[in-house]
Amino acid sequence: MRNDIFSLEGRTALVTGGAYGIGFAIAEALAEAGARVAFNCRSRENLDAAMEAYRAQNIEARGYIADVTDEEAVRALVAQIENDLGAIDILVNNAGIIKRIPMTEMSAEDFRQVVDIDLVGPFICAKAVIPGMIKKGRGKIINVCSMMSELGRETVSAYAAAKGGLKMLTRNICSEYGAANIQCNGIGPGYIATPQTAPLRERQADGSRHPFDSFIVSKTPAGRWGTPDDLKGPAVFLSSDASNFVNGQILYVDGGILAYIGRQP
Ligand code: NAP
Ligand code: GCO
Repeated sequence: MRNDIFSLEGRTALVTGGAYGIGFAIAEALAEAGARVAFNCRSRENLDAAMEAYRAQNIEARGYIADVTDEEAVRALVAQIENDLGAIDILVNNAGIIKRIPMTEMSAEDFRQVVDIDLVGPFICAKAVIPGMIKKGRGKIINVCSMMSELGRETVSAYAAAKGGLKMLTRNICSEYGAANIQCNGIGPGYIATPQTAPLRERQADGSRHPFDSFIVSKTPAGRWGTPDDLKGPAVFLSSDASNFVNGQILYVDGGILAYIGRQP
C-alpha cells in the first residue's frame, strides 16, 4: 500500500487539556489517524466524562490528572505515559485558559495565572518530552496558539501576551531542536465554538444574538464560528510525516478572519 504520509500508526500522542473542546477533537483526530492517545486535565469529573466520550467514539484514550503548570506532575505524567503507551512522539500543548478583564482592573495574580497555564505550561510539557524525542531521533510538538498571537483586543491582555509568547516559544523550540529532527509548529484557531468562548455566544435576554457573536461572524469570510472538528485535519498534518520539513510555523485555522479587513458597515 502507498506509504501514507498522514498515518500516525505506531505513534504515541499526548494532548494536554484533552478532556473536551479543541483538545478532545485533536485527540480524536490523532487516534483516527492511528496514534495511541493520552490526555490530561485537572479535574477528575472532567476526566471521567471525557473517558466516557472517548469510549463512545471507540477511542481507547488514556486519561491522567495533571496540571501543566506543575513541573513534577508533568514529569510523572510523561513517565507514566511512556510506561503505559511508549515514549511520546507527538505533544499537543492545548491546555489553556482565558480571563477577560480590562487590564487596569486585572490583578497581577490573574495575569500570572493565565501566563502560567498558557505559556509556562507548554514550556514545562515540551521540556519534559524533548529528551525522549531526541533519543528516538524524531518528534512533533504542536502549540495551540491563537489569533491573539497576532492581534490584541480589549480585556484579553494576559491571554494575548501568553499566546504571543507561545508563538515565539514555538519558533525557539524549532530553532533549538530542529537539528534533532523535532518539528515544533503552532496551530492558531480562529473563533471556535467551545466552552471557552460560550460567554461570547450567549443569547441575549430578548433572544437576540450576542453582539460579539454577530461581530465575529461578520469579520470571518467563512461567515461562521469554527468548530473543534475544523482543527482535526491541520492537527494530523502537523503530527505526521507529511510535515517533516515544516518547522517554526503557525498554521492559522480561522476561516480567513486574519486576512480580512471586515465588511463595510
Ligand atoms: P476549553 O474548552 O476551556 O478547554 C480547556 C481544556 O484545558 C480543558 O480540558 C481543561 O480541563 C484543560 N485545562 C485548563 N487548564 C489546565 C491546566 N492547568 N492543566 C491541565 N489541563 C488544563 O478551551 P478550548 O476552547 O478547547 O481551547 C483549547 C486551547 O485552544 C486553549 O489553549 C485556547 O487558548 C486555545 N484556543 C481556543 C480558541 C477558541 O476560540 N475556543 C481559539 C484559539 C485558541 P480542566 O479544567 O479539567 O483542567
Ligand atoms: C476572546 C476569545 C479568543 C479566542 C481565540 C481566538 O475572548 O477573544 O476567547 O481569544 O479564544 O483565542 O483565536
